[in-house]
Amino acid sequence: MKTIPFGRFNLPLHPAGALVMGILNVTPDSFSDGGQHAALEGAIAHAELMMEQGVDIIDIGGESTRPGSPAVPLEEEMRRVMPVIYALRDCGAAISVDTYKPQVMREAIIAGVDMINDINAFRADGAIEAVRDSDCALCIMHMRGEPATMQQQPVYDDVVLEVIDFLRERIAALTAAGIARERLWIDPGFGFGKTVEHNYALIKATRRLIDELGVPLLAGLSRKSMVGAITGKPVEQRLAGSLGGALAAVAHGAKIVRVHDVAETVDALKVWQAAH
Ligand code: 9MG
Repeated sequence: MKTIPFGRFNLPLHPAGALVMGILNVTPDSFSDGGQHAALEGAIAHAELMMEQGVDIIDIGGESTRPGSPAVPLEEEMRRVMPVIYALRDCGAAISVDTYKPQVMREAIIAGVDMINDINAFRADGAIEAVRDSDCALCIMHMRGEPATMQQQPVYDDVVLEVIDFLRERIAALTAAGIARERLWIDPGFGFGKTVEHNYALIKATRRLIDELGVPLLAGLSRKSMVGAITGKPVEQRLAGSLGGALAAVAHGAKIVRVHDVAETVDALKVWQAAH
């Protein structure tokens, strides 16, 4: 089977399939209101469950990126994510850290992570320098604005073209710094400064993004409002809609799907792959 280089790993990938990235949020409300230690134990238990369920990559994040979320200070983000990264780095799954802060990127790389997932596309001062000399994979996501304000009436003339232009410029900035193209992933950033119509225009344009930019694509739409808008379901009832969205993204060529519901996504992809 074909493999994809991914930090310390070469991850096997079925030609019609995709890797499953499980979301591990380490925010105070995620696992415990009982302090730092209980939060760490809860995060590790959830990661172990995802491992049993067949996750390929665990994406560890210490700051909520939901629309309207405030930023978290650097020291607090470090306190949340670094113990979890150290606890999980040898768990057998690839480890990604969801951060836009260069200092967190540097520490995470020293700890051995396999991907830096940056919703800010390595635009912060020092971000490119922080990742340049490592060999971890890099996810470049499109976002219009910032989480606190991004859903306040986003407007585009042509959302697909503007996302492609943005991602092309970021790929150029990273490769001009000497970063190998093989390390890069692109992500249209569903829900990050986009209306429901923008999100569906982008998912339909997945193949075009991949072909025009020549970089594999990660899709994250699990439980998002673009799923709720079509199903009419609240966030806790969006499993089936999220599976539909994940399979649609994979059908269009996405090679990683970022999800909350690992067991169900792994099963859906197994059947999908067997049918190809
Ligand atoms: C952190 N985060 C939340 N949503 C995301 C998405 O759609 N893609 C990526 N890469 N990260 C996300």
